[in-house]
Amino acid sequence: MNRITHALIALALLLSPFVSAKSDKPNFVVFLVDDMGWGDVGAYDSVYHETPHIDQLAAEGMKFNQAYAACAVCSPSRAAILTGQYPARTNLTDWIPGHKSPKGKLKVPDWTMYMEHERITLAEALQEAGYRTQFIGKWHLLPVPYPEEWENHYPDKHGFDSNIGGREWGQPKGPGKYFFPFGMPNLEGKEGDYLTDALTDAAVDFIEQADKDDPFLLYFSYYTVHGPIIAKPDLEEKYARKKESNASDKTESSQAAGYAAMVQSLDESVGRVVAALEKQGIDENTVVLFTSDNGGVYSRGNNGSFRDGKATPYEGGIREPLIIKWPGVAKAGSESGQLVIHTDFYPTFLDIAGIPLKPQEHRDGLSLVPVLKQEGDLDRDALFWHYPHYHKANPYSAVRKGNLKLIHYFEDNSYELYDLASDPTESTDLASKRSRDVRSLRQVLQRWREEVDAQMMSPNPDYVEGAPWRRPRG
Ligand SMILES: [Ca+2]
Repeated sequence: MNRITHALIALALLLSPFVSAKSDKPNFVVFLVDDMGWGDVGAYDSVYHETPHIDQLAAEGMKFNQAYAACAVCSPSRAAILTGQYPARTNLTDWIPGHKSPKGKLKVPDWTMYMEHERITLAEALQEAGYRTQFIGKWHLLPVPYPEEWENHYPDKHGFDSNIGGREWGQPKGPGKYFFPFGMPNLEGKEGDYLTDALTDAAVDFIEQADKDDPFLLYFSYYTVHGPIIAKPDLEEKYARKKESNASDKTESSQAAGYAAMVQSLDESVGRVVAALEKQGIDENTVVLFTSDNGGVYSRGNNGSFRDGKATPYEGGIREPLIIKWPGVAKAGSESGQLVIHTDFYPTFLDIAGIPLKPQEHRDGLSLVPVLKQEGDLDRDALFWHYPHYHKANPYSAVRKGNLKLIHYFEDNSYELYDLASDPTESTDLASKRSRDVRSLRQVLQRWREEVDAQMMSPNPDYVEGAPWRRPRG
């Protein structure tokens, strides 16, 4: 070796903390559940559901008590996690393909049903930094069937090396729905196999085969606990028995036992994935995040004491369970009351991995690293939602600033104001009593809509008074 080579080696050693080997970066496992409510797991209040493995994640990580979905329905939240941008900014504002409302009072804007390729997704950012990226489960970021002239927007075109099970559909595709045959890409099975278990087999295989030199992102996007409610019979029987001995409002629902059984299958899946990490000896170098895309369906999901559920602007529609386990850094069993939202995951992961942030991409997210390290609060003024669509509620925007939440309903240009500190169940509308707060939050909301160039609704020339806004199914 000559002197120059020696010098180069010395320089490389000196710089090594800054150009660290790829294997120094932690792995990421994302458990993204579908339609799970704030209170659906034991760690967040459920007494009927049994979720020991998810509860264990909470005991080993940080549990967030004021975490929000970027939208109260599926697709916009999914895109917001991957882009770090509000649905209103990307115009991907409804579940795909969305309800048609040809006779509604307001015309739904021409919104976007896929993620634009020019955006760099979280998966692409990690891929660029040497990560192996695996997508498993529900994608739901393209309509079915999608127009021929559109490009492919499947997971493998948005930063994932490999895709198991993800296409346009928003719920299990196969004729057996949650049972084989699954009819999904790259997912094998046999008679009697349960979808959640089959996807878990794929996740475990991925972990067992992972090259220890390359860090990975395992993005496990469950179809469960979205309907249809189809559970493993033995588990459903177990919860049917438990229901009789432990009746509560929600357990009176005819679907309660099946739903609880689906939650248990989810929990077992989380347990198997975590066990696979431990078996490979990589659990201490793996950050695990558990959350859901939107609130529980009101009639069956457990949204705690929060008002209403999926698709609505009330807390039941948007407040989410969120657990982040960052071994050795986030204090085991800690809790945070910081206001956080789906768009935060993107900068958080880059920050944890020591990858330079991409502020032009994750424009609406903040790194949660200071919170996870318990070193400081987030520098965040407000959170926003924008839903120019008809669903369970009339079209709306909403803003949360401090403890106040303002909801703007577009049809009649009305406002509701709630103080979530004194009234977490949103039982008392304060709009008529606190007009100053309404005025000030209206301005904050209006400014934000302008900043993100939110698509607004317009009067519908085909409006038929009294006609159902939603086109009947079939
Ligand atoms: Ca959903």
